[in-house]
Formats: sequence, structure tokens, C-alpha cells
Amino acid sequence: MQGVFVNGVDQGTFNGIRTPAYNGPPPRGYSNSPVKDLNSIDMRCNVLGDNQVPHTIKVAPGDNITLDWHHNNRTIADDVIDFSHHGPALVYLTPDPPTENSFVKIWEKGLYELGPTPFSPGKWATTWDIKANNGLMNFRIPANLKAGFYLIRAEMVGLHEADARFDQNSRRGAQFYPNCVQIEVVGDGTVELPEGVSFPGAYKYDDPGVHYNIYCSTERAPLAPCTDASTYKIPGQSISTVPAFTVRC
Ligand SMILES: [Cu+2]
Repeated sequence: MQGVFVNGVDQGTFNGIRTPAYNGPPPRGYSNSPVKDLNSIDMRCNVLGDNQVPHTIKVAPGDNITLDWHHNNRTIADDVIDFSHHGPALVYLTPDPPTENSFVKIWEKGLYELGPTPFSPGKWATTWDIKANNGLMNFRIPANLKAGFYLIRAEMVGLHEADARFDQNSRRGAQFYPNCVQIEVVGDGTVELPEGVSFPGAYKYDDPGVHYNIYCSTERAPLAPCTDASTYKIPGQSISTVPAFTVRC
């Protein structure tokens, strides 16, 4: 993630963003390499993501947030994410620093349109929505949220090798791209975040949204039998079960 807009105002390239550290010396690792070990602390805010950065972005409850994702450069010409990387996109919010079960999912988008014929491409958040919108991911800070320091944990997931499990085949498995933003919520809101999930811990290797054969719903022939190509269950808690907590859209 390379930028954040608050109500359409650019907060400055990389400001407030805990840019991932290299996860190994090149060519083995890059700051945009995926996290695949679901038990790693890197699932929280990516590599060395618990380290604070100097800038914190001020927001108010109800503000429109736009995260600006890129592959190499923060330009319109940048490809954002390789088109093979079909998968869901998610946003969590947690008090900073995070505690047990403090990450609350506030936005998600997965497989949102099936292809016209079997094995034709369905439309996914990463490749058909965010990539097509030049890397922009939109959501709102919950209405009436209590003031304080929070982290936005936003994530894109590449499912192109997710028909295998990383714990059984470390060369493959679902690819997670989490990134965190430091924010300070201001104002006189009264609503505290409800109980959420922990990172690491929220995702399991046998979650149907983590171990998933994407080729059942895209143009390629299936590599493994598919049980259901028409639905996809986004990993993590269901937004509908987050109690008494409204996110206006
Ligand atoms: Cu990748």
C-alpha cells in the first residue's frame, strides 16, 4: 500500500503506512512478497509490521477512506497486482496496539460476479475491482467510533495457488498481502469496537476461503475436483455477526 486518502484528500505517499520490510534478501524476498504461513506474526501487519512509523493519519467517524495499492510505483501506469492474483480483499480495524481478538472486520469483497459460462472468469475484488480502479479500495470509518489510536489492517489475497495448502506444500498455498495504517480517530464518538479476531490466528489452513480451487470459476480447467464453483466464503469473521456496529455505505 502506497497511499491513503481521507475524504478524497491524499495524506502523502507512504505516510502512516507500515510498509512491509523485505522478507528475505532479493531475489528470495521483497516487501511485496506474500505471507503464506498463517501462524506467523507477519499475518498481522506484514513483515516487521508491529514497528511504528512516525506519521499517524487523523480521521473522524464516518470518514471515507481510500487506500491506494500498487505493485511497483504509485502511478496510473502501474499494474497494481498481477492478473493471476484473483481473490478477496478485506479491511479490519483494531485498537493500536492490538490485543486478543481485537481485529474487527469492517469491509470485504470476494467473488462478486460469476463468469457467463462454466470455467469462464468470475469477477474478484483484487483483479476486477481494485486493479481496474487503479488500486483504490474504499470503505468508511464506522459512525460514532470512539476516539483513540487504531490500526487499519487491509489485505488482498491471491488464491491462484490456493488449491494447495501451505502447511502441506510450502511452494504453494493462498497468498496474503496484509498492510497496516496508523490512524487516530478524533471526535466525541461513543462506540467501542466489538470483539473481533486475532492475527495471527483468524485464518486456518482448512478454511473454505483459504483452501479453494479458483480454477473452478475461471477460464482454466480445474486442477482438482471442485465441489462448488458458484460460491466463495471470504475468510475471517462474518461482517453480519459483528454486533451493534453499523458501517454506513
Ligand atoms: Cu504473488
